[in-house]
Amino acid sequence: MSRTDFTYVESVSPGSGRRDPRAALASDAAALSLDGEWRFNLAAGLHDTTEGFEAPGFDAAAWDTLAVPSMWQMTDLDGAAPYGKPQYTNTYYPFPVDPPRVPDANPTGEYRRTFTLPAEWPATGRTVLRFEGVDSAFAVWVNGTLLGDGKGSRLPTEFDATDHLAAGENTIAVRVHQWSAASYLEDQDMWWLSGIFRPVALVHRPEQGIEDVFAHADYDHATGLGTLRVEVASEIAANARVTVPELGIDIAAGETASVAVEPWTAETPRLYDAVVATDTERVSLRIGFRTVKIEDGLLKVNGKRILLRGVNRHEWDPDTGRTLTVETMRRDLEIMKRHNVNAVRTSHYPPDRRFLDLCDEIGVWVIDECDLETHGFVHHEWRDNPSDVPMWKEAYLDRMARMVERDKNHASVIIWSLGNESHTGANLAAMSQWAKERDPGRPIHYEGDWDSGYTDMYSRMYADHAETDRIGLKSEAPTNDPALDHHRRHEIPFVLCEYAHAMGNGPGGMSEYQRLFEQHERCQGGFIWEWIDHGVRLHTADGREWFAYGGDFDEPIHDGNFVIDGLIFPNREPSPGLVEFKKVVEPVRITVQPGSRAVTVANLRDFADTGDLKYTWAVEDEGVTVAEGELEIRAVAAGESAIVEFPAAVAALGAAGGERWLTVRAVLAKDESWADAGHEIAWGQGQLAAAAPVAAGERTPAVAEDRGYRLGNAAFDALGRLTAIGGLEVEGPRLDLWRAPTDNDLLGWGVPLVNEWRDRNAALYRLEHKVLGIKSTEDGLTVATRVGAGGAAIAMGAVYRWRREGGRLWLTVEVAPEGKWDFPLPRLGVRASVPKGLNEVEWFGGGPGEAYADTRAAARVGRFRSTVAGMQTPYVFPQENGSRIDVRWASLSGEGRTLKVFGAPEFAFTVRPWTSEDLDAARHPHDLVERDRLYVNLDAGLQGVGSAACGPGVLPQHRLLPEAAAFTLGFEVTE
Ligand code: IPT
Repeated sequence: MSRTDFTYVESVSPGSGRRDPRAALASDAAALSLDGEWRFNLAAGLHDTTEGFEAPGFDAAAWDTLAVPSMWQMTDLDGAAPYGKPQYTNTYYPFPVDPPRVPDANPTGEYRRTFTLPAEWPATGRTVLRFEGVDSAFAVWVNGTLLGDGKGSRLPTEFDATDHLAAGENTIAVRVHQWSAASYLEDQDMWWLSGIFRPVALVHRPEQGIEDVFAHADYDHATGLGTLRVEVASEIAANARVTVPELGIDIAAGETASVAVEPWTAETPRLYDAVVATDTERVSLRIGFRTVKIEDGLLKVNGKRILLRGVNRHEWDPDTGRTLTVETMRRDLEIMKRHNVNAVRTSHYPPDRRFLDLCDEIGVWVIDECDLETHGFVHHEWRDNPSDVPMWKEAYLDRMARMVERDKNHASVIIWSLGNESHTGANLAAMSQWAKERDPGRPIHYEGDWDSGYTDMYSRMYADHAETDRIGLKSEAPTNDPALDHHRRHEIPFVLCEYAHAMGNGPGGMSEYQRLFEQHERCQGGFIWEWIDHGVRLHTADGREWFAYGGDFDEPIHDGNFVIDGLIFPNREPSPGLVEFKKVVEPVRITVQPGSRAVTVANLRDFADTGDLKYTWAVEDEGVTVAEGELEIRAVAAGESAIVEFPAAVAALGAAGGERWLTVRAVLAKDESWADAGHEIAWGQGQLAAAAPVAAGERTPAVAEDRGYRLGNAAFDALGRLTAIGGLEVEGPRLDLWRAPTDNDLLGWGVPLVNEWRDRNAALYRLEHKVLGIKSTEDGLTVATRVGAGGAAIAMGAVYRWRREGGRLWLTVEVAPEGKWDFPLPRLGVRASVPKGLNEVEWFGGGPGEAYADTRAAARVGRFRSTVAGMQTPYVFPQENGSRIDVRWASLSGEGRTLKVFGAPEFAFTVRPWTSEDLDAARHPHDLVERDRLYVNLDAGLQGVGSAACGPGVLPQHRLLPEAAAFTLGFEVTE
């Protein structure tokens, strides 16, 4: 190949000049990192590349510099964005589909640097140049000589550089193309970004060293024995020794040792340090003994069915794209473990190898997924889909081999996944077959094999609850290929490799899924879509941070905020969805039973007992702690429960001063690698005493006044609208049915709900209020209204009954739908505005975070404090948020005044410095401008959230159906 031969770019070949794939090993052989600043030039396409840039004598002094590793489009996005901008598409290829050709406009990065081979660099052996990740295709030169080319963005590539290196200074040059034939295999739902984005190094390969290691470390749960056999690829493999000092193992490569061990599980990530050595090289391994099997139709580890409480993790950093530091990787795992996540699917490519080291150490189950997705072909009825076109077979097998070889020694990796959304075909089947032969110790996952002919688990995405239930009962629809039905139905387990799409507010319905996973043995859990919002951090001109999504870089084709669908925000702050997930999947279930005065602790783990936990209890009267202590509960084995009596101190308490709750919490007894002692794992609550009923009192008559009405200290205008309570300006409250649509309202499988809400027949976002009559009596003030939109056929009758009783202002709203309301309401409640100074918020009810009908597991009853700012959930795409549920009372205070609202018995509320309409109109949080009032929604009900953005909508029991209803609220103003 001559210098200007670019045929590799559009070749389906995975590369040339590369070394065979092998494990990522921690070796004591010499290594030289080539990370750091490189010279960089961005060419517009192959036609625009720099002739001779690879020559040692080429003068690149005028070129820019760019950090390796990094992604070039992530450079200075707040400023000049010198190397183009990110582009987001979900499934569509952003270029004309004509495999394997790619556009002439093919941004091509030319990288160069020099390095000095250290004087002590060994003179014998080989020297290998290792790239851990280059997106998407590249060619490499050392001292002007071409070593080869490679593809497979999230896979390692090694070249032998030995014969081209010189003592002293050397030059390395790399040409990286954004688009290549391989782009057709890398159509994952994420930003298109390019560059040398993972580390680069020179690594020495000593003569008679250890080329590769495959450690087979099994665990026999019946005997407690671990069996270790380490295959070593070396010129002198037979001389290689394997030692595990802690276990007294000292064997030759290929030999087997069986000794009693503590097994590795995600709950008990026990690792043993091992060394594989020849005379010339020592490789350190961390061995975890565990056996993975599909048995009795179940996925078992160490003989036990496991339950996957998983997330799909893309690699993402809002500043650097898919280039992550080890600290960020560790942070992800810490956040996961702190939220009871126990499994990761590495959607949709193998992660940075260091992430898997951390998974072994910290303990999560991993489905390691190959870097493969051809989703865009779905828009062409899968015509020419590479998965079934023979010319692509080598590339498919190459990708699988590079993943399996690199990651085969990780205890955490229990399943190989062929890739994602690549339909089906012979090349996928070939990948599976190859992997099973190479590594019989791990089952194969691939969702696109619907009949499960070449996979070991039945995997689905977004199957709704009803279908998941049928699958659990083994009564699902048969396979297309009748011969496979028995296999799929009876011989393999079921997982939801994606479910509960965490886009924006939500996902709703996780509790109901979890119940199915616990109820049906066959349903072994799943992986939430997805871990993190892929927002790109930018700043407004006045320095406010915001996160960009598709379209924010003026991409001609994009999929908007569909890339903002994670359980954590781009800055890695947990979203309410993650807090909900933590509660839904908690590995210990605490039930407080006031009737029998007992606390039950059920250990839902698969292996570990609860010896790592301790328990605290607290009794609160109206959210104020009146007694607390520690609760002794013996260690409970996995799958077992313990029952203890209420602490004696609880029985000894006097009469309750208000609604009384007992809360029991399980917390870590000592520090773990991922959280400190005291970190809460699970909690349960029981109500010990109800609130005293509100005593009925004298009613104050309403009086008509000049231009309005008066009821005690409450003033109303001529249309019967409240204007003030005790001198505090309160506008409204009046009926409100609208919410700023959530992503799940806006998108939606089937008909998006918002279509019905915005339909002219309903137009809930522009309701008008017509007063039909006002009556002021001895009992109070009654205002009858009809609420409907211009042009709409349907309306809601709303009657407001105001009374003043026992020193409090009370409002009962009676609603009655008129006409055909055949869709659920966004909300049912009233909206009021109050002075902006009332910035301090306190409530007794569900909290501390937001909760909706189907995302309410994490809301516990208590007394919480926040500010108006603190009540907003900063969704990257603005939408309904922040509602607190089951609220008995809430107060807004400031400037020496307090407005307190009472439920009868409960309500939900939001408070914002902007309206729902403002929220609806905003595209980014910085579009929201504070008004000079606060807007308070007091709701009798809210439609659930669901996950219809990609998956099922709101379950029937969480829908807010329009029907005649009445709800009551109390108001009090104090100075
Ligand atoms: C599914 C994809 O596998 C995943 O990458 C992501 O795009 C997700 O959808 C939506 O966010 S595929 C879809 C057809 C269900």
